[in-house]
Amino acid sequence: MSERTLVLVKPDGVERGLVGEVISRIENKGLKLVALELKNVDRELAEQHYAEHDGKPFFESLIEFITGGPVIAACVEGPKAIAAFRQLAGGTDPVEKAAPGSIRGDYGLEVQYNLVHGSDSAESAARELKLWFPNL
Ligand code: RTP
Ligand code: MG
Repeated sequence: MSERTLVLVKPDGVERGLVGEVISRIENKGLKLVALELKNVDRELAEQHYAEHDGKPFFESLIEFITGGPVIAACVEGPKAIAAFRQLAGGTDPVEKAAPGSIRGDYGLEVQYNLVHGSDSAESAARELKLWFPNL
């Protein structure tokens, strides 16, 4: 059974020219792009997207970071797409958690600047896709 997930290339990934690299890894894995958009994120979308982190010490800095430059938003589809992209991304902390060979493990150093986002569950994917691609 096919499922859909929301992938973001965060402002650090766009700024560093890693969009093609991320898309290549998605396509090489066998996942399909269903929608793709370059987008400037306003504060309202950022706060809704990261609502689960509201109140945490890094929340304000996370919102500033994600609204600080354009992101690439993609709807990615395939069997086990949610877990498959989380595996491609690697753990949240690029050095402490992400394995070499993953996107964060290969290209990241700091936890905030970890290049990509992927929905973490079927519920998150449904909620986030409605937020980012309301017409899909
Ligand atoms: P994401 O939601 O962006 O895909 O990342 P994730 O599931 O791997 O990690 P999550 O716990 O949801 O954290 C969301 C994003 O917040 C930033 N962060 N900073 N300074 C910190 O301790 C800290 N912890 C998290 C990261 O950009 C992380 O991806
Ligand atoms: Mg998360």
